[in-house]
Amino acid sequence: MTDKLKRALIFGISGQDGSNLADYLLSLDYEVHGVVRRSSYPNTYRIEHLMSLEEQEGSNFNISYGDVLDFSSMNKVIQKVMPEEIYYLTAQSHVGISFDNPISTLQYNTLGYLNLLEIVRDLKNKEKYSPKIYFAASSEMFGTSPPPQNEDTPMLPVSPYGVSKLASFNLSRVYRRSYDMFICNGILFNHSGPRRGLNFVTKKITRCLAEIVSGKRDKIVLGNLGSKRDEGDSADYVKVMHKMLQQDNPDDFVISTGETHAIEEFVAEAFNLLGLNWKDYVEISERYKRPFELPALQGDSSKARRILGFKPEKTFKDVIKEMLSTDLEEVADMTIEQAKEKMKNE
Ligand code: F7E
Repeated sequence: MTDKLKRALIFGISGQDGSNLADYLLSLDYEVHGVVRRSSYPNTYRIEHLMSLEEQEGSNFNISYGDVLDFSSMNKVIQKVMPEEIYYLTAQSHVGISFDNPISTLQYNTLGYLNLLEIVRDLKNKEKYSPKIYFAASSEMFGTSPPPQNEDTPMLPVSPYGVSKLASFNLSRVYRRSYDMFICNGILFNHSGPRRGLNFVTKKITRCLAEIVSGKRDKIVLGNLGSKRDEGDSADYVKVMHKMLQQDNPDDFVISTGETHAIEEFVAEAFNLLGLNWKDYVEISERYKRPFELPALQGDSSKARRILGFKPEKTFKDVIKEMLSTDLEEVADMTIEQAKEKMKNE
């Protein structure tokens, strides 16, 4: 007889981290369930390769339609799957947009999460069901606290997004202490990769640069290039989300590379890979600037390194190279070397 597979339920499975986490958990032989919000426009391109698996008999991958603001849909999926591990990655994750849409940001990032906590609290009382829960907190919670930031650094958020994540971070702690629930907060610093959403600065830069090479555009319009971020790799970071839930006791962990770079350095490095000077192609517009900017992030992840054995696998330059080569392949069907050659001759 084979052992029953461990079941995980991922809210936010169609996002960058959700899709990478699903791939990782499947590679560990988990039964993976994900919740997707119904949309008339396709929003599942990152898990398309898994959706086709779902149709095969005996597949370990399952999708349910639901919405974290619809308590009943959440309740149903949790009671149907009864997973051992639940990952809450759903978010309105764009900091800039959170200034324009603060209410829905708090709804998805905080109230949706509170729905999950209440459902599990209730099931714990009635059915003695105690899954392990992971909450995707964020370095944006540190706001104006100067770097380096770790788990003890004061949290002074400067955006509605940061406030929404801090509220949920604190709810995790309240439910952990008050109701003895196993909940971990992962305080992840910025992380990108080929599946990064198009309106985050890293992906915008590499995708637009690939479009410049292919002749689809001639410039990139950006906002503030002076802010500093600690940028890691999403596929690398999802592994540590899982690791947190394998501990005996729940805790909170900063996950970061420890390096910080201005956005300008990211732009310069991407263009430099193709032998170009970014200043010839980048225009600055107020449109992409925020009402208040978080100035600098640099994470001190020594706690996660010590307790979880965390060690970032990719450097800042590795992340840029991987993103640019994926975008060049998708947009221009070229390698970095071919693109460099083409731009040299123009
Ligand atoms: O901006 C500047 C912008 O939107 C990075 C999310 O994953 O990490 C991310 O939040 C910086 C900011 O990421 C443009 O002003 C310049 O200083 O890529 P971003 P973020 O705001 O750091 C945290 C940890 C999260 O949790 C979030 O979910 O780049 N910037 N020009 C620009 N930013 C954007 N988006 N677009 C521009 O054109």
